[in-house]
Amino acid sequence: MEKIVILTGAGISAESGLSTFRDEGGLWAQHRIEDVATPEGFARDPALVHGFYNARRAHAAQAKPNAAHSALARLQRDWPGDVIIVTQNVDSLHEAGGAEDVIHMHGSLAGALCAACGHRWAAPPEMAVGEPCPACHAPAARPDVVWFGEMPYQMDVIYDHLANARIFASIGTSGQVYPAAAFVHEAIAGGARTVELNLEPSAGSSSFDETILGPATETVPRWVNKLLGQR
Ligand code: BJW
Repeated sequence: MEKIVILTGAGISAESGLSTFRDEGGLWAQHRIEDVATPEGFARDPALVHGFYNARRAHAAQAKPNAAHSALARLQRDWPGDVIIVTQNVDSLHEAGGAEDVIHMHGSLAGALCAACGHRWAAPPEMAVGEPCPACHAPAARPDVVWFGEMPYQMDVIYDHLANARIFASIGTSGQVYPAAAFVHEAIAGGARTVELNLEPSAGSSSFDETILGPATETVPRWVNKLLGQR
């Protein structure tokens, strides 16, 4: 059956009240990437990094899924083939909206990771500097998120899905961060039709067969209705 692979970014959660990174006033306008989103930044000032992620974890816990998250969950339920959701987001709004088996390629605010042994466990609401790993007891707990220079999660699984996709959709991402920004090319190589849904054309917009511009809460439910109506 026809497989749909969907890549989502911060734009899909914007209307749930969560900040994007690169829009005006976004997270990278308020924080230096080198300080809060690199392993070197964490080594230099773990308290600053924990503070950044503790605040985002608390904020994300208050957020509710929006019509775009719900529409993708409906597509997963009603489409006769597989619908694979790969998100760059560290919030859990796809799951809260009813989606299943979401691939969090950049990790999750809900997770903790041991910087010493790689053990992963559920994060407490607030993480503190030097918290011990429950497996190896090293005082090296960090947020289980993927920073610049680190390998995103489940890349083999994702590339396999992209090679077999009939439709590839990219939703709410600026297309400035790799390897996610190159997924469209993997999908094209596998023969997929490609569509971008974003507020404005992304960095890789010209690579897509179709671009649908507008807020995700409007464009995504309309796109899902169209897909489900045409089968
Ligand atoms: C709406 C909307 C609404 C708003 N409706 N739309 C030179 C060339 C190529 C690559 C590199 C290079 N130098 C270094 C690299 C690699 C580097 C990279 O890409 N750097 C670039 C800056 C150039 N990448 C890495 O290091 C990655 N690892 C890696 O490459 O490993 C090696 C490897 C090799 C081969 C294969 C595989 C791997 C790791 C990247 C980790 C990124 N981490 C972050 C932080 C995660 C934790 C956290 O959340 O804090 O991930 S950075 C940040 O950016 C976060 C996001 O997931 C990611 C993408 O951002 P996103 O989602 O696109 O958000 P925005 O804000 O950029 O865009 C939002 C969009 O929504 C906008 O377009 C708006 O218009 C739109 N929007 N409201 C619809 N209502």
